[in-house]
Amino acid sequence: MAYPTKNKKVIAFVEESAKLACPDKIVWIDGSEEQLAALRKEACETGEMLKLNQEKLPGCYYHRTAQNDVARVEDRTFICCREKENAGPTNNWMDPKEAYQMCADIARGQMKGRTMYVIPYSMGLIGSPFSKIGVEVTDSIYVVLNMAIMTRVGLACYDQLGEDGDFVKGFHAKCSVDPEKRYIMHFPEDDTIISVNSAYGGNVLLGKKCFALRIASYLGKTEGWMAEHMLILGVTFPDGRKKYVAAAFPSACGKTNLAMLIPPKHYLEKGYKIETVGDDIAWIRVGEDGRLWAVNPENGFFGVAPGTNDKSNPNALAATKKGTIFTNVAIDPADNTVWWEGLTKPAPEKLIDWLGNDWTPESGVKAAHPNSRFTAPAVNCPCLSEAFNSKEGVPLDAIIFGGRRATTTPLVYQSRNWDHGVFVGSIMSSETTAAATGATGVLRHDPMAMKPFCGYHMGDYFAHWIEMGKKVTNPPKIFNVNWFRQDANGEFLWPGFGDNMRVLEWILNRCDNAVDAQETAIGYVPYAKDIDLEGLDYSRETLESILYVDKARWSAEADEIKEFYKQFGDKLPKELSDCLATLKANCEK
Ligand code: OXD
Ligand code: MN
Repeated sequence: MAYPTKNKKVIAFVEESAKLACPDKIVWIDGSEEQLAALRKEACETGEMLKLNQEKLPGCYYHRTAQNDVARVEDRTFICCREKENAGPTNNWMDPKEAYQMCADIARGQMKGRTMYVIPYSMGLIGSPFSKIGVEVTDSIYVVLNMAIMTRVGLACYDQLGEDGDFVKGFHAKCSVDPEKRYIMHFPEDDTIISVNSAYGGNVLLGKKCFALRIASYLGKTEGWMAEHMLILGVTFPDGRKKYVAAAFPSACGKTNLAMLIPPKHYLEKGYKIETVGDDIAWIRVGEDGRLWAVNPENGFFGVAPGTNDKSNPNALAATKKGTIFTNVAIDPADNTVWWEGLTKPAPEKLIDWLGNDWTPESGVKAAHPNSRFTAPAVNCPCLSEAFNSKEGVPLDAIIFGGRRATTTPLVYQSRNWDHGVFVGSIMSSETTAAATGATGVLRHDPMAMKPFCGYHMGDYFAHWIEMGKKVTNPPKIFNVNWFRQDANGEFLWPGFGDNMRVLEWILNRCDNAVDAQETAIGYVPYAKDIDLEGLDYSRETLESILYVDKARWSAEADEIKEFYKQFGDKLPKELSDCLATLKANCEK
């Protein structure tokens, strides 16, 4: 057989995968438009995808997953390192030998009658020293087409590898999407990922969560950099200054919206501008200038559709207008376009819901699945930063953490220094969302929004953050935000979306020491007068109420954090236990 690569390890990996899964045919993906077009055609012929209205949505397609396969499966996601201790208390662990054996037994012969596609891809610009190469084998055209949007796919990746270069191996077999045999397995010590019995993006687009977060966080720890669940955005000030921010939020908590924010009118009139570098993942390194520099390793957006509309996120909506794959949204049969809750009000009279059933507004069920997605090419985004294509990435002025908290956590506060900032990230908690299976709205700890994505012991991960702080001479300032405070009736107390610019402005002014703040038990909180409310029908009293630091609540929070921290034992860095003691003492003052 003629191979498109001389890399012996790639050839061996593909041959071994084929020997196990027994596909009828192997297709080596070259990334060409011609090949992708043929795959789209084939997927439409078999019903795997539907072609949408090509006048209104050129190059756009539709896909439904199985009803039982609509989100990441955290309970079936494992870190398979040799020592259980190294996976830590926040990950599922399986012995690698056992895991390889189990996956082999599940995948054996599962590609009979099917085609195995070999996808060479780069996380980050092909050829950049910060990028890394992966090869995913899969029996799903949907995966190939999504990977071609979300990553840089092409034969040039093999050139990067040469004859002997290493890459991250990804094996995906859809099998029968049996939820009882669904496993998303990571072997960080072998740069290997195995995913079986799923076809949902977060479980099968192996470049994304599996590689760019779980495997990469482990690589970052060993190589001295960081892989984080963070958006990256740039703010241009009226005087031309540019600042960059990375922000970590749990899944489906508005990262894509913040990354593409459109500032309120008077900010635009003054000349403020937001640019998007990334909406989900940041790879962060120490630059020669002693600052932290961030790149977005992805090439597209795998965004949550419901709630996206021309008010909440016109940039994301614009990004979905061409070359996009929609998954589990509803179809509007009137013109063969797509719809999801929140897209338009009122909803169309008749739709076909994500399960393929006829739907009307009276149906009493959601037309689109709450975790329905768009996979859109980044180049479509009207506010995409030029820095998206820069090899070095962007220097970070601020890091922001944020969760979905109805109470306690104020709209924004600043940490006292780097170590305290790491503490602030480590105590993040947030209500669960539909991005993962299981109950939604349950408050859980999600340190740095990495609970589902950290590929090793979370205590060692905290220590790595502390170490990184020692390497940067000019570290970004660290903040926490909470857009989700609610009143007693469950109404949100902050408008969010574009108005988050008002908070962003305060954050960036703090980075320039251009605005004072009040020191509180938890860190620096704005004076209400320093948050610009121009053009907003919003009272200073409400603002004060969501900036208020309630010491009694925080004292209880500190006790709860103490319990949470216990699981990390002596891996918990002393810097963090010291910060916790200070928090408790501050609350008792
Ligand atoms: C995502 C997620 O898809 O976090 O980005 O689940
Ligand atoms: Mn995410």
